[in-house]
Amino acid sequence: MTDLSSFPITKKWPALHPDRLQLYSLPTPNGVKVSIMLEETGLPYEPHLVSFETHDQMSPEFLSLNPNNKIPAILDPDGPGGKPLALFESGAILLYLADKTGQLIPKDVASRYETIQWLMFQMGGIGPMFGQLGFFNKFAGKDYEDKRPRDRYVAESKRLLGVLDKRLEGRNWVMGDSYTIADIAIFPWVRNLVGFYEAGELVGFGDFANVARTLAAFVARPAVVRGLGIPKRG
Ligand SMILES: N[C@@H](CCC(=O)N[C@@H](CS)C(=O)NCC(=O)O)C(=O)O
Repeated sequence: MTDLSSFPITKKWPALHPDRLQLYSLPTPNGVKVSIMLEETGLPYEPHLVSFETHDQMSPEFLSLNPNNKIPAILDPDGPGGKPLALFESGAILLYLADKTGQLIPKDVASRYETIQWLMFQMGGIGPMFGQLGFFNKFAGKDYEDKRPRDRYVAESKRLLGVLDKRLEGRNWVMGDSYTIADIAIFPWVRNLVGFYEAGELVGFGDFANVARTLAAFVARPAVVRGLGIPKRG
């Protein structure tokens, strides 16, 4: 039986199944990337809810695994060399899980890097820009009289959607016929932009038919439907 007791995070979130990969998360656009990936691959895992309401991400136990106080994070009891591996940053986790399972990333080296390129496009572009737009459109920033910050993120989000739309022209998924970790990274954010952030009209989402078509295919996947609700909110 694997012993994870030397990881302080297991004091706050005990591992009932220490042989399974431990997921510390919340169903936000970054969090669901990992639960969707785990559902798609079929890897056994144990989800733990990190509640922002009780500032769990700031607890010493969580910070011992991710000093950057953000979900998602994982602890794999069966990491490289059979030793436990702790990991944070959703992009790094997606890549790790793709390599571990041999799924959802092309084997051909050039296609592999092309997939990583689009993964980074999400991590460095779509995530931060859509996130700021959410702040200025839906949350505290919506009351600011000066609309220039909001408009800056609207313009940048539109530009990014345009790049994505062009990429999806004549392709089912970002990498063509293969559904990959690039899609798993990107589409939870697109869904959130037009859903929870209520910014669809603001960014002229109707102009991006390829993105809308791919988003519909993404949310129809059974593993995506399941992953969007994991970990279950208390
Ligand atoms: N670059 C990080 C971003 C993670 C992130 O921003 N997580 C948010 C939720 S979507 C979070 O944990 N926020 C809590 C906080 O900032 O205290 C990743 O992709 O894993």
